Order: sequence, then C-alpha cells, then structure tokens
Amino acid sequence: MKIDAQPFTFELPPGRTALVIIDMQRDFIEPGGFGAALGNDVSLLESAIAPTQALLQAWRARGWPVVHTRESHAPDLHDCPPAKRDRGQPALRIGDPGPMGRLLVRGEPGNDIVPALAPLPGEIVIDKPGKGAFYATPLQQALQARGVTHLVFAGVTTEVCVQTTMREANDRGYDSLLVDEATQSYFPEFKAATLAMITAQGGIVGWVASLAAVLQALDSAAPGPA
Ligand code: TIU
Repeated sequence: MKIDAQPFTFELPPGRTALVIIDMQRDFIEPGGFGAALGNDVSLLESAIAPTQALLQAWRARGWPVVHTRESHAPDLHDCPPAKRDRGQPALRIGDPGPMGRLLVRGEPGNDIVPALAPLPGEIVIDKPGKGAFYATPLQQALQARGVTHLVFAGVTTEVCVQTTMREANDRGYDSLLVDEATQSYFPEFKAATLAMITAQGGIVGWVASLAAVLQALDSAAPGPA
C-alpha cells in the first residue's frame, strides 16, 4: 500500500504495520499533570486527539497491531533516575501528589491515556520509564512476535517522546512514518523542526504524511489483516 509522504512514497505493508500512539496521557494533555508542572500550556496538545482517534479506528477496523505507550514510573520510583526527577525547577516533581494523583506514576489517574484513545483488550500497552519507547521495555519483542516491520506514529510530544522513539525504531530497522496532524508539541516551532529533521537527507529518520494521505491510502485498499 502506497502512502503519499515526505520525502517520498511510504510503502505500508498491510497487517505488518503497527500504529504506535505515544503517551496520549492525561499527565501531558490535561491541566494539573506533569506537562503543566513543567510550565507548559497543555491546551496545545488537544488537537492531536481527534486525528489519532481516526487512525486508531482505521487500524482497529482492519485488525492491525496497535501499540499504546505511557511514560510512567513505579510507585517507589526505582525506575526514575535522580537525574530525571531532579531536573530543573518544576512546580511539582515526578512522584509528587497533584490534582490527578502522583505525577507520572503508574496506576494514578493522571497516568491514564485520555478516554477518547483508551486501549482495548488485545492492544499492546507499553509502560516506559524513558522518553524512548524501546528503552527498558518489551516493545521490540512484542513487535517481533506479531511480525511487525513498519510503524506509523502518532502522539505527544513531537520532539521529545515521539522523535526519540522514531530514532530508536530507525536504529532497529523499522521504517517509520509520523502523521502530521496526530502529533503535537508544547512548542509549535519544535514540531515543525522535528518534521523537517525526520524527512531531511532522504528520510534520515523516516517519513511524514498527512492524516488525509494515510486514510486515503487505507480506504482505497480492501480492508483486511493481510
Ligand atoms: N516534556 C515533554 O515535552 N515531553 C515529555 O516529557 N514526554 C513525552 O514527550 N511524552
């Protein structure tokens, strides 16, 4: 299946392409979470929800693999390096109690994926202590077990967890495409720079396509897992 993309056509193998939704959590998207504690205007991320939902519906309709990630730490914070917890002067630090529970701690309300994108049984959910989703997680084994060779990315934030994971994926041999409308940053100029960095030099990290281009390619092919 061919997708009109930058810097050139992305060849998407049906059934072997996972949708990877990075960290669409209340902690980053809603007021009172980790993103807000870092001083960000979290309302900037909301526009990524509906496009990501459209991708999710398309993948679910075809029975293709879906991965949801959550940036999160164990309640005792053993997987949160002091360098991460102590960085800067945030209003609240990782593990501190906030209006949605302890920041970035697994199982707390703020750590949940936003309701519109809640995982379904059978979908892969990866709790990740780092910015990259391959670091210290079973993601690669889960993809290999399902025969996944290509990744389509959505999620937040573009230049932090999404870009880090795309770079990790690139080094592991995955062809990766980021969907423009389905990713957002607290810094619009960083999103723009990231899209340019990914596609420069002949796709040094991967591809970027519009939501319409992805959905058009999917709709023009017969649905089905193979
Ligand atoms: N702060 C910021 O832009 N992002 C993160 O801390 N994590 C993710 O990108 N998920």
